[in-house]
This record gives sequence, C-alpha cells and structure tokens, in this order.
Amino acid sequence: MTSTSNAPTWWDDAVVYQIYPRSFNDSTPDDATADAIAGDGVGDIPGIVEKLDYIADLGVDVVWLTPVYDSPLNDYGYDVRDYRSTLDEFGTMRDWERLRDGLHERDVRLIMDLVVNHTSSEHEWFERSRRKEDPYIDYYVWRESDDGPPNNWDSLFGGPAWTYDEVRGAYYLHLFDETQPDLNWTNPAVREDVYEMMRWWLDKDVDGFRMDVINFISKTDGLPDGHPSEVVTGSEHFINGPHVEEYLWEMHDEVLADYDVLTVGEMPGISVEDALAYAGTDAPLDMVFHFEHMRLDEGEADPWNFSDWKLTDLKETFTLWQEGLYPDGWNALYLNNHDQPRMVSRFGDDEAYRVESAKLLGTLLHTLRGTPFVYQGEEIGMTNVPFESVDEFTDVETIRYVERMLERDDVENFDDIGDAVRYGSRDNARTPVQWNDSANAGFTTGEPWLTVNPNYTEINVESARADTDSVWHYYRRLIDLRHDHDVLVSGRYELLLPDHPEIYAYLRRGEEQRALVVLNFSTEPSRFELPEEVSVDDPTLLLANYDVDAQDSPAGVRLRPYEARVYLLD
Ligand code: ISL
Repeated sequence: MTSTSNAPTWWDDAVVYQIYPRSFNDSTPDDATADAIAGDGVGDIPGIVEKLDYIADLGVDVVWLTPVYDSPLNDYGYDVRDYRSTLDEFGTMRDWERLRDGLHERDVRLIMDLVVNHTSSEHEWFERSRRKEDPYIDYYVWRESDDGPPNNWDSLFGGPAWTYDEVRGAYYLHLFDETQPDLNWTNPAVREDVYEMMRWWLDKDVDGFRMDVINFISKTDGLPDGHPSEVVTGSEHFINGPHVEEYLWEMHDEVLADYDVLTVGEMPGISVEDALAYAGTDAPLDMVFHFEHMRLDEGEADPWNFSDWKLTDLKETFTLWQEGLYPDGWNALYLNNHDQPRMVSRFGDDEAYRVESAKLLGTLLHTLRGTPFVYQGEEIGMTNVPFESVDEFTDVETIRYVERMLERDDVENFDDIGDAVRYGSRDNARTPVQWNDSANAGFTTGEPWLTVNPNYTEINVESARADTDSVWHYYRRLIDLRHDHDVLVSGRYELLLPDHPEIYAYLRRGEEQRALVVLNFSTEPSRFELPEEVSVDDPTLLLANYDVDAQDSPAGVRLRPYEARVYLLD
C-alpha cells in the first residue's frame, strides 16, 4: 500500500539513483544478447545490466529509470509512442526484465517514469483521435478555430501551445513540443487507460513511479486566455489546475493503494502548500520535486537570462521547504537531473575546487530531510560541457530556444547567446557517463550520439574508484551515513546563521541525537562560529571532505574552500 500517513516506509532512508539510459552505457558488441544495439553509440538496457554491480557498489537503494518506452525521440523518450513496449535501440522487454531482476537480486528497487500529461503524436491514440475514431475522439484537447490558435497559451518549449492538424481540421493542445499532444484528462476513458497501464507495470514488479509534470494534467475549464505577464502565458491555467488533486486521488484509490510503491511527482510551479496537498500526510503521492532552487539563477522574464545565485537565497529556499514539509511532508532532494546543468558547474566550482565542491554539494543533498536523488555522473563530479558549436546540441528545448533567439534583431549569431546556452542547456546533463580514459570514455565502441566531455581523461569512474579520496568514495560514505544515522533521516532541520554569505550551517534534531552540518560555499577560507545557544556535549566527526584534526571543536572552526563537515553533537 502506498503511504497516506507518516508510518515508516521502505524508502525512509533510501537514496535514489537516476539513470538516463541513452547516456549511461552502450552495451559492448561481444554481449551475445544485445548484438543489434551494442556499440551503436546509444546507451541501452543491456548496457545498464553490465553495470549492475557498479550500481550496487555505490550503495543506492532505488534506481529511477527515465523513459525507455517506444518513442520517436523528439524529446528523447518523453514523447511515448507505446507505453507497453521498449524502444528498439534500448533493447527488448526481456532485457528490461533482466535489468529488473538484476536490481532486485541486489536489493535495489526500480521505479519507472510515468509520462501521462502527453503522449507522442505517433501514439496510436493520437493517430486515431485525429481521424475522429471511437473511442479516441476526445482523448486529446482539440478545438476548432478559424482565426488562429484557440487561446494565447505558450508551450514550455517556446511558441504557441497549439498546432493545427490538417487531418482533423482542428487545433490540438501541446504544453511541450508539437509532437507531444496533451492528453484530455477530463475524459474518464483516458484516465482509466492510464491506470490500466500503470497496473500493467506494477504487476511486473515495478517499485514505483516518477510522474512527469503530473501537476499539469488538469486545465482550467473553458481554456481561457492567460495573463500575458506570466513567463509562460497560460501557465496559471495549466499548472496546478482545478482537478489535479482529484485525479491523483483517483489514481491512488484505483491503482497505487494496492501496491507498496514509491511515488514522486515532478511538479514545476508548486508551493509548499500545494506539496502538502499532493504529498502530505493524507495525500495521494509520497513526495514531489519542486523547482524553486532551480530558479535562483534564472531570469524572471527569460529563464535563459542567467545571473549569479546567492547562498542566502539558496538557504532561504531550502529552509522554506525543510520547515514547510515538517513533519507532514517529505522532500525529494536533488541538485541536478537530466533537465538541468551539472550541479558542480552551477552551485560549486568545476575548476580548482571541483572535487571539494562536488563533495560539499553531495553533503548538502544527503543531510537534508527527504530522499536524495543522485543523477548519473554526479557521483564522480561530472561537469558542464564546453560545447563548441551550435550543431553539437541535440535537446529540443535548447534547439527551439536558439531558433527563437536567432530570429530576433538584437541577436546576430550563436555567439551572442552561446554562454547562456552552454551554461543552461539540458545537454550538459546528457553527455555520456565517463567510465574510463579510453576512447569515448568507455561509453561506447561506436560513435557516441552526443559529445563526450573532453575532461573524461581526468574525470571518470575508473580513476574515481581507484582513488579513495574521490567524490565517488565520498558518495558511498554519504549513502552509508544515511543508512546508519537515523537523525539524518528523520531529524528536524534547523537553520543556523541565516545571513552568513558563505557558510550554510544547520542542525538536524532527532529524538535522541543532534547532527550539525557546516558547509563553506566559497573559494576562500571562512570562519564558522557555532551560535552560543547550541550546546556541544560530546561531538563526533561523522564525515568531512578535508583531513580534520580529531581535536577540532565544531564550536569554532576555520573552514577551508568548499569545506564540508558533518558532526554528531551528543
Ligand atoms: O527542462 C526544463 C528546464 O530546463 C523544464 O522546463 C522541463 O521541461 C520541465 O521540468 C518538465 O520536464 C519533464 O517533462 C518534459 C521533458 O522534456 C523533461 O525531460 C521532463 O523531465 C516533457 O515531458
């Protein structure tokens, strides 16, 4: 039974590892079961199977697999053509079963991506809906209009959210790419089909779902025009729409309640109050991804207009969510994923202090209250990519943005926007995992589908595992720490020194113990003084990313650049 209460669950102290299969590992051609897809330059499911021991060695408890379903790949799998089969170039359903079994044998659970706000325009439902075939006529959001799009809504990937379909002679809604038509959730038959598909996967022993933009599924009745001042026009009518909670409860009652699974909703644009309604004590889901810390360096009017972020804002954001979801909610913690730049390039220092800052960020991720989600490559401190030309980008969101900007009079060529695109593109997260220093970082024996970051000769799994001071070994310790110390799982978060510009410090207060986390987010040394009211009885250093003198008292410390320490205080 999925949890609607605060009762203990199997994922309380779990760490989730996110795999983006296209970029994880391409199987090697001598693997007899995977001939057709091995060495084709695209990561695949047999390639993940080859790395099962790697995943288990890291110590994670759950794998979240981003979409492996049949898809024309306009949005690399977030455009699903068939929910019940795997994409040929990723492997067969039999390969997927080997992956599931291999994970389960190693006590690692598997959660799948559920992409049901929209399908691909090549999905059979859409093909039949555009031909007005029963029962699919109303499976999507169609509107007839003689004078342009039915309302002024924008797509999140830019341009209007409506496209005219010649076959049906009507416009259809797509909040993302035009090849990703939105399903019509007001139609009970759509919802029943989705639930049936979910049961089909759960009956295959899937351990849960990450639900793609699940708070977008309900739109304001009548689809009214949006306020033009919103960053994405219309978003107030399709984010957290009127029936989201009702549909999620229905999904809970009809599907989730029968299985002991983990559900995490991806929910851009939610507040703490929304999160409690969707995933609080008496709520249909278990946890949600919010985006507030991902917005700290984005422009108000144009998200791609990046600026420096401030540590005080980062602290304020995390504190709002840590306090707001205590005790009735639970955070899904992440600093990067397949849609975001690499965390060490964004929130750390990917040059002089790459290792130190990757460890510091990992410390933050694993010592907050919630479930940490580690994105592939994060555990070795992979960085953003020095893309050289516009042709190297493959991500639909990036390409659409570049196209739009190049149409503007004030943008002459790619160089005018190159820095922003290189910093913010989702492709930064999608370059192949760097396994070793051989050709193509050991990712493929063929031609990789996306640039390999040239720093792979230095940053790779093999060298990280050989070096006990590496980010990889530190992550292993962080994961163990959560398993071993309940205070880091359930203790209440309490921010210290809210206004300190360089140091992020907080307590976790458990029933019997307290932990102290001190992080210097700076390339310069900084002095940390524990506020007087915080008592230190018998401190134990649990983990640090520099050598620390055992006699050092956590009460007053000179922290080195990007130094991170975790203490038990009692
Ligand atoms: O990626 C983003 C910012 O760079 C977001 O706008 C993103 O599109 C949003 O978070 C929703 O993401 C999810 O749904 C998209 C898909 O492209 C993303 O990969 C997925 O994580 C549409 O399915």
